[in-house]
Amino acid sequence: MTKQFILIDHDGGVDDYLATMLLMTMEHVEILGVIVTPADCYAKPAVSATRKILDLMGGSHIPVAESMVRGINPFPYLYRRDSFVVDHLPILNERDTISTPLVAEPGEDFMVQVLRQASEPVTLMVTGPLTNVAFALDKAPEIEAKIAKIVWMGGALNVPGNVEQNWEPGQDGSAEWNAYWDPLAVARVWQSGIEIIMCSLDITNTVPVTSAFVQKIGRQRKYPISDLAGQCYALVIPQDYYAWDVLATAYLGNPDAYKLREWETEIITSGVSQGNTKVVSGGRKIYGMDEVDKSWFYSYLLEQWRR
Ligand SMILES: [Ca+2]
Repeated sequence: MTKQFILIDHDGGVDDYLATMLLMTMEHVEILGVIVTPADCYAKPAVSATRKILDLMGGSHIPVAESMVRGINPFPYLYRRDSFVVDHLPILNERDTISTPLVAEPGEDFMVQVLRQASEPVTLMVTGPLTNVAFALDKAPEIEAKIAKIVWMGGALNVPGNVEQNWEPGQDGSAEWNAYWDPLAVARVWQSGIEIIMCSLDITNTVPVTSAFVQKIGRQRKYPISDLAGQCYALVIPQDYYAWDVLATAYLGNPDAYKLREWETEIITSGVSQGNTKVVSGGRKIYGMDEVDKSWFYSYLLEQWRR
């Protein structure tokens, strides 16, 4: 595969670390930086955990930046506090210093800077809200030409969302959390001409993280990355958990394992459906990941993390 330049923008949830770990194993990928958005996490532990993971995987040359953007609808704190747990996992704390550099400027400015300096177009791998991208497009519209495409875990096209009534009373349940955190940012990115490949709940619903799969990872725990992946998944096994961000990221490893389908969509930015990525004839064209070769997907994770 030809070399691809990637900028990661993740939001510090458990599967964001796993997605980062997966991307780090791809040989045809050059990661220009990692931006942490304070959405499905608390920023400090999420940035710290990210830097420690890069240290562990030989990525200590990759800069990490903390985004200062804020969403309109915060994630529940019960989700966010997992970032503290991951940051304290023993395998990430064998050393008392961190080598991976923390960028001095805010993540949203760092995104602008990386894109401005890029010698060729960069793929944005976004596994959280689109707030940094929207900010960057507003601040420096010319960087649009430097974005090859956006691969985004977010949205729900023809299935219900995951913003549930018991967390967010008054909402109609149509929105997916990354879109709901900042619907205006999604709408801003939709105004651009950038190619968008969405890994929405439609497809992530088909890749549950099962007990059997976590146990398979456990059986290869002599490999440090499998050990870490197994610890992360064990943390979330009591919930209904899916390989949301990991499925989105695996696309970069083997696009041929996925079938894409074009949809016309619009973004609802206010009211009880805010964050809904609605299929509407005549709307903004995007590609949705429609199907994936599931047996390939799970084997790929086991293989890539066997290190
Ligand atoms: Ca995420």
